[in-house]
Amino acid sequence: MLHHYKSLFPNKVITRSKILPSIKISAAILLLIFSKSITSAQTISISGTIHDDGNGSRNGIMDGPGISSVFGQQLYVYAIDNSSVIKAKDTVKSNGTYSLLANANTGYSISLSSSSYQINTSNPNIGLPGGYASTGEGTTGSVGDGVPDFSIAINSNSNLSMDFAVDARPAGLADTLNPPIHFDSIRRVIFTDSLFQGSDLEDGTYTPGLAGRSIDLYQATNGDSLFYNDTLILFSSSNTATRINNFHDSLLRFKTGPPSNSLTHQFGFSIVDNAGVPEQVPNTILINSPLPITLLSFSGSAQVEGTHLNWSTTSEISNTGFEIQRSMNGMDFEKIGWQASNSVSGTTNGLSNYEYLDGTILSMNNTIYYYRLRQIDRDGAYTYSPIISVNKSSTKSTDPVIYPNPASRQLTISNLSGTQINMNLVNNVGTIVYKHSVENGADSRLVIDLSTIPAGNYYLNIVIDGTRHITQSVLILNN
Ligand SMILES: [Ca+2]
Ligand SMILES: [Ca+2]
Ligand SMILES: [Ca+2]
Repeated sequence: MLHHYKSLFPNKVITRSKILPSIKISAAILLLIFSKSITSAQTISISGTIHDDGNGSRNGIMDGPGISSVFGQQLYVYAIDNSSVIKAKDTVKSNGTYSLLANANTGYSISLSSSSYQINTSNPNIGLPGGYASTGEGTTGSVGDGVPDFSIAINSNSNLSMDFAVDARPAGLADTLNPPIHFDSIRRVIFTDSLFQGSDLEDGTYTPGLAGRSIDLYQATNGDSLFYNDTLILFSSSNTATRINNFHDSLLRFKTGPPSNSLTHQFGFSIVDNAGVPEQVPNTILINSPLPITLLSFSGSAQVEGTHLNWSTTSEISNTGFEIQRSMNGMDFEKIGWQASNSVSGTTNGLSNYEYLDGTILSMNNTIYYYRLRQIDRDGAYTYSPIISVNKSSTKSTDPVIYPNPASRQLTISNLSGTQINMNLVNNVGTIVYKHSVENGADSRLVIDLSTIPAGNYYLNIVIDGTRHITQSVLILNN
C-alpha cells in the first residue's frame, strides 16, 4: 500500500499529509482508487503495413510492397470493439503503414477497409472491392490468422505489430471460338488460337493460351462436356469449378452432347493468379457452330412403296453428305444408302431439305424399323442424328402435319388420327417439357401452347395406337 501511495504522490505531499486532518487522508485514498483505474486503462499501439502480396501465402509470409489504396480508393484501418463500434481509425500512409491506439486488455477486431467512417460508427462495412482478396492478416512476418477476411481479433496488454496482405484478383477475357472450328478424330473441338487470355495487377499480362497456369473450369451447358488430357472433367454442380493445374489449351477438348444440335455451346473459366486467388466471376467461352450440320428435323413415314425419310438442315460446314442407316432392333445399324450434301462446297447457312426412299423393306406388318443418319465431314469425322422409328403396318395412314417450324408461341399438329395418341416434347438433354394424350382423336388437330417453354431445339414424339412412332425436331424461338 505504501509503495502505491508513494508512486502516486511526491514525497513532499506525503510529508504534508502527515499534518493534515484525517478527512484529507480519506480523500487521498479515494484519489488512489481513482488512479488505479486509470493505470488499468492504459493504451497500446497497434501498427503495421498493408502489403500488396502478389504471391499470397504461397511463400509462407505476408510480404510485397506497401499499398495505401486499391483502384484509387484510400485504405483505412479500424479498431472495432465487441459491440461493432469503431473506437480508433487510421488512414493508411502512402508507404502502406498505419498506427492506432487502443485500450489494453480489451477485445477488438482490427480491420482493413476502403470505406471511410467516423469514430463511434456502428456496424461499418469492412473489406475491399470485389476485385481484391485478402490473403492474410496477423502478426508481422507470419502467414496470417488463417481466416483471410480483412480482419483479425486482438486482446492484448502490450503493443502489437499487425500486417495485412491483399491481392488483386486476376481478370480473364471472355471470347468466342469461330469457324473454322478444328476437331480431333472423335469430333471434339480443339482449342488452337490462344483463346484463353487475361492479366493481373501483380502478375502482369499472362501468355496467351495461359500455358502452365492454374485455371478453374466450369461445366458446359446443354449437356456438352469438357475433356482434359483425354479425361472427362467431372463437376459436382453447375457452379462449382474444377481446377486444372499446369494448364495447356492444347490438352482441352469440348464435345457437344447428344442430341448434338443444341443452339448454344459454352463453358466458363477463371484464371488463378500467382497468389492462388481465382477470379470471382468466370469468363464465358462461346463456341460458334461446333457442329458440321445443324439438323432441323428428321422424320419418316411408311408408305406402300417403302419408307419415306425426310430431313432438313439450317447450316452445314464441310459436310460431305449423309449415310442412311437402318436397324431392326434400334441398336445394330447397317448402311442402306447415301445422300450427298446439297451444297457443292459442303458449307451453307441456308435451309437444305433432303428426302430418301427406303424401298428395300420387307412387307411385314407390325414391324418397326429404326433409322438414323451418319453425317460425314470432309475430314472423315462423323456425327449421328437422333434415331427415329417407323412402323410398317401404318402404310395407309397419313403423317401428322406439324407447323410452323421454327415455332414461337404455339405449335399446331394436324392430321392426327388414331384411337390413342400420345405425344411429348423433349428438350436436348432428354427432359420431357410437355406431354399430352388424346383418346379417340377425332378432332385430328392439336395446338400446343409454347409460351412457357424456353427457346431451343426439341424433339416432338408422337405415338399413334402404340405402334406408329413419329419423331420431329422442332426449333422453338424466343417468345
Ligand atoms: Ca506472400
Ligand atoms: Ca482474419
Ligand atoms: Ca494478383
